[in-house]
Amino acid sequence: MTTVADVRLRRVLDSRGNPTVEADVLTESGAFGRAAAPSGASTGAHEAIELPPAEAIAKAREHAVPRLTGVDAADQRSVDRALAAADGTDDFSGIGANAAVALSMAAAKAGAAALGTPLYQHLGGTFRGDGFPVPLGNVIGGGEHAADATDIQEFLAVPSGAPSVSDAVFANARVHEVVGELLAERDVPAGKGDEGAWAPSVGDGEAFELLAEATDRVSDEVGFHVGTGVDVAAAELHEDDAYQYTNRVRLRAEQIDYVVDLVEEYDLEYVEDPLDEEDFDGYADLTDRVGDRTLICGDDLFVTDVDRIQRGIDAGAGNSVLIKPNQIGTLSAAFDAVELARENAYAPVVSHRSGETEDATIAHLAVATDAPFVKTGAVGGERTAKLNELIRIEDDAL
Ligand code: 2PG
Ligand code: MG
Repeated sequence: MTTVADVRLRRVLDSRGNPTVEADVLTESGAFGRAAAPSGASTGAHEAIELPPAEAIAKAREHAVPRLTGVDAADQRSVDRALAAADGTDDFSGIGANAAVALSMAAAKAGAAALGTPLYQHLGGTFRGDGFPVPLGNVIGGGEHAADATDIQEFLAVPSGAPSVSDAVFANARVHEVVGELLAERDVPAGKGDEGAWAPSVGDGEAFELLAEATDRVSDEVGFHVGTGVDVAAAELHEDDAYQYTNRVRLRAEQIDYVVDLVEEYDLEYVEDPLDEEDFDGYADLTDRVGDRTLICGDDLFVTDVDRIQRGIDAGAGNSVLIKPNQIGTLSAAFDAVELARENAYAPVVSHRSGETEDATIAHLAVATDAPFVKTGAVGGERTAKLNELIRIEDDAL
């Protein structure tokens, strides 16, 4: 009944207007799953390989579809083993990580549908009343996500005091709105970046002020704490052994001091990619200094890869791991990354990419893995697809 009977692949649009891979999986009983691959702009050097969508689709049709047909869609490990075997490489460059992740997620959805189970439950979680993934809301940003904006890629609202997912989601949207009002008051024009965050032409210092003012105001309004965080995406700033900010250069030690100062000055609760993606020792220093009061999360550092996460654990680098299924190619591999992180008291944070679609699988993944945080933007259709799904899951579980 849950056996894969048919697989289809096509190119669809992502939120940047680029093509991406969408997969449909149909089981013998007629159950159906559909998923689309996201795509990064500030991609880590060690991520699984994304192929041009047309090429990924052609390769996947040739190698993966025949192997998937006949596999039990309700057995995710078998699905993902079939994908790895069809690919035949260790970085998914054979069929493309974009084709692999679309197929892996579509099969999971088909398996869940065939069993009549919500995806978050099928993937291994039940929604416990005592915890939910707190959405990190990107409200101001620049870096690779917007031209002529901040150096730091993402300034995040962290509604860690929210009593529910929906309270957190609406608080983030309100912070986004208040930032827009503050920018208008200051006569600072601003468009939006790839993830819907405001992308004003201001320095990082001013962005921190705006974020602090907006989160303080919204905390008062909603009656619970809305804190702050950042994704520095420092690998994108790192060149010639130093961090190249618009108006100054910071050497490695200066970058570490700078991040420590930011954590202290703004009470940052979440700091992603504060250093270059090769600097495990620098992460360890920084974690020693501020890891007791904030999350130091590795995205480009770990790329959802158990070998790199293990290296980080051995070095004491960071205390949190970003989980992006498309960085590693399958849901099973993403689960392995979560498990390793958890066993070593590293907080898993499930994340979207800057290029997204209406696919909401990561909302289910965040709930299924009981992740303390999920990073999926604050506003914009491809972001609200996940946020609204989190609200629905919460509603379903009540
Ligand atoms: C990141 C992501 C998502 P991208 O750096 O964490 O916010 O950006 O998908 O461009 O890598
Ligand atoms: Mg990142």
